[in-house]
Amino acid sequence: MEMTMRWYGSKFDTVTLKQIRQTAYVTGVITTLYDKQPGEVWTREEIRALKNEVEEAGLHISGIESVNIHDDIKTGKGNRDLYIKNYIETLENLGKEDIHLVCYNFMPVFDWTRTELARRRADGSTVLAYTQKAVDELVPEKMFESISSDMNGTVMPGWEPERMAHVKELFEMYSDVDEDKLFDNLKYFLEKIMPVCNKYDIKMAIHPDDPAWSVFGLPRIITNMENIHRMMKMVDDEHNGVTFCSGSYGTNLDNDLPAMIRSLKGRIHFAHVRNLKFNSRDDFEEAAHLSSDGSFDMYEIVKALHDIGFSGPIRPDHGRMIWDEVAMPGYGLYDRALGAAYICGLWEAIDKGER
Ligand code: DNO
Repeated sequence: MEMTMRWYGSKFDTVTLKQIRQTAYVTGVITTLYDKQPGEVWTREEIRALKNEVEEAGLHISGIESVNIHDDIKTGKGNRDLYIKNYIETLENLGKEDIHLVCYNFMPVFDWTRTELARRRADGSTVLAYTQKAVDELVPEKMFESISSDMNGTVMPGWEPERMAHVKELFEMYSDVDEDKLFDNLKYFLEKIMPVCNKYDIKMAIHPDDPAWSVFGLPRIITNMENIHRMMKMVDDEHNGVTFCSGSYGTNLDNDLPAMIRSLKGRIHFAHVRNLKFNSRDDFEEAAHLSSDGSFDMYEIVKALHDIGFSGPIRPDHGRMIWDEVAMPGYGLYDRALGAAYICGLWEAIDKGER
């Protein structure tokens, strides 16, 4: 595995490449052209400029998170063929710039969903949290408003104000899209992009729906072992793989995370590793990466990745906000650096213990 950290680009991130480089455990960044809208082509020049900036800082690009998918593709409407053509062009440009991993998601309207961005824990740190009760009491159009005051002046991934201004229309677009339709639209998209992925060896790594169930009555499909296998079978190509995100699949306590990892051998191209603390089945908060701070056995998760010979990038995922840092919720430097160190420690111990 390679330890990486997500970086949103110098225009958007409070964390610098220098800080990432000095984290020592981390050798690569997972990045994106954050101001690109879904459906837009990423030019080679833009990709090269990003790459140069990262490389000048002594790091390299380990993968892209995300090249976002236009809602016309997810709903199978309007200009989907045009947007797929643009997506293929972007993949081609990434391939030519020697980038071989793309994380994306197929979540309708909202990307990941949290009901609090700064829940205070006993030690004074703040974390992202979710309660089903809060979602049930909210009309979807108010979702953005309800969390935007806690964004610390940053733009949260998937919660771009431009998109959120059209939530109502987006909901209408999905009104006749059920789970089977969403699967069909995903299949259509994957079949069209697989040739370019094969040509340039680009591994597509779908991110799970977070939380791993339907919110606001929208269909959500990348939620459990059965559905991921359905997705992989419907376009059976190693380039059609997954981002294994413990914090997203883990929202559903019926998901056995180590067992899922083992069943996905060869198809996990990227891993997000983080812990959650459950207060009840539908009230959870994001904990420190450390097993004893949350509800997951992080050793078993890392061990499963190690056992399947996982060789792709891992990134510590959302961190707590600690030591008075002001950053994008979940994406400060300090707690993610602690997470990277912890995961690397687990990995080294497992690795040497087995030799
Ligand atoms: C949240 C992230 C997601 C993820 C996308 C991938 O913090 O894990 O926004 O990047 O779903 O496309």
